[in-house]
Amino acid sequence: MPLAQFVDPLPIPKTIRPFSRKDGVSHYRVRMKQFKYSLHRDLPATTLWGYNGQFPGPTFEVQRGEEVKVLWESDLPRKHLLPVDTTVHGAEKRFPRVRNVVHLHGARVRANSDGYPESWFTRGFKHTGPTYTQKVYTYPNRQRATTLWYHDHAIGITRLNVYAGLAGFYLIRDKAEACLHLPKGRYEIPLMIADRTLNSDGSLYYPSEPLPGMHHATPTPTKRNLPDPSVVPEYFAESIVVNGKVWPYLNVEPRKYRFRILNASNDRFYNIKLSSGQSFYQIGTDGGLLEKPVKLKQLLIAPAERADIIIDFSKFKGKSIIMTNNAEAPYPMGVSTNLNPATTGRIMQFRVNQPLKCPDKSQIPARLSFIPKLTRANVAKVRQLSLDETVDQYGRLLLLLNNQHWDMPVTEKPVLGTKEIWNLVNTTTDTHPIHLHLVHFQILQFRPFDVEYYTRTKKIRFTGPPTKPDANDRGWKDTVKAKPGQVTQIIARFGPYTGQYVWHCHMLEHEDHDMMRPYRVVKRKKP
Ligand SMILES: [Cu+2]
Repeated sequence: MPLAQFVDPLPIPKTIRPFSRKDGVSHYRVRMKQFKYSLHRDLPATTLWGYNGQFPGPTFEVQRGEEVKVLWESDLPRKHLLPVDTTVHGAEKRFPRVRNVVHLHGARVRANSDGYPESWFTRGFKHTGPTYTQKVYTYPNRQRATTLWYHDHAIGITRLNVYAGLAGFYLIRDKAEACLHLPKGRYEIPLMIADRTLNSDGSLYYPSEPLPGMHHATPTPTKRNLPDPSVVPEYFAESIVVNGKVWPYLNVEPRKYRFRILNASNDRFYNIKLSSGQSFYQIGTDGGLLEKPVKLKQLLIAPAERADIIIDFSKFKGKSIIMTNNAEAPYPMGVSTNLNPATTGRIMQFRVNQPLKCPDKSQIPARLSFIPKLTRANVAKVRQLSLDETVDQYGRLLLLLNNQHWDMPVTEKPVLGTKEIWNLVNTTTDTHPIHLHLVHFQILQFRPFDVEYYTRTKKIRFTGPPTKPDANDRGWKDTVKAKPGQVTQIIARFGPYTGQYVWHCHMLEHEDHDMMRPYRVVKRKKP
């Protein structure tokens, strides 16, 4: 029986306060805990993992330029809540089952505070990973105001740790944005959208092996060859959870609201529309405000992407509006059982049933910010990097970047301060959300190519003209939807720090098995 929809009010995650502010530095302490929480009115409480025992974790709200230090620690049990496959890179039997490290997604931080996947630690820091250096992470916040999010990034089990609940919002604010009179206070609401399957006893369900029909591109491997438990190619769950409640509702006033949407799902894309048929405005992307608002009827958002939108309810007094989703899963090919219009085709409900407390003075300014264009002039390097699909020794789907495994030597070494163009050559049938740590980039273009010819010769033969990114993707990005059969071209300036970071697909089962690579920003060699 699917769960009743729109019976729980939307929770708003609490903002965390620093335990001290000294010399302009704010100090926080966050502990990962196992806890019980009711995700739905009709279900017993679910055992989850959360930062400070909350799902979503507490929201950080910081000012641009305000230095923040966080002591991240774990109080999690030794036994994992979900099935750990010890054949996946970095999760082998010799390592503790429960390991954690925190990545602040979209933050420009030194490598030792970035949450490198092998810098994990366990409860009480009893065991630490090979690249672990410190307990306290430093976030300079010297970057544009935007919506970031923090989540677990431990090697080989990121998909399980995030699914268990380890994710939260981190908002950077600045004066320029404050001057714009966007909806704020109770009218500015973060929405963390994720899919989860819940057993009738309330417990989280996550598959322990690939199931028939789970993926369109590869046959399901025969059972007797499989490790138990086994990583799955992707997992699309049955219920949609927003800010920790299944299909919640929100009572709203007939006025404008700002929603900071985050897709925190392991694999599911959402193509968001409103049942009222009304348009809404996207004002920001991963890297903060766009130059101008973009009027949309629908919004496609991939795992880890953020979209800052404004919805105006002023003409819908007394109405109920459902936020719907019709994105195929996987995107864009789809397996029919993964998307059901009556369940996963719905996200949440808005009820325009509140009296207007005071006149809506908020605005959607015609001009939001200035975004300097990164041009092809003086590009230091152009890289061709493929997204590949193959099978592993057990016959399971295995995804790779440039046909290389995680543990192979570093091949991408951009020089500090230089611009590079990365051509993401997607030979697969899926759109992969590709995320680069440290930098924000711009999307230059997409261009279709002959996949069969490329697979044989490693040479690109274009089959059509290039297309520009959609207007709402022409801002700063840290995650790009790399389309199947296309070369996605992005440009970034690498810095401001040197050191080893990662880039990866943000579909978490892909990232864990094996669609992640290290990259290193290096010092300029002396002439
Ligand atoms: Cu992927």
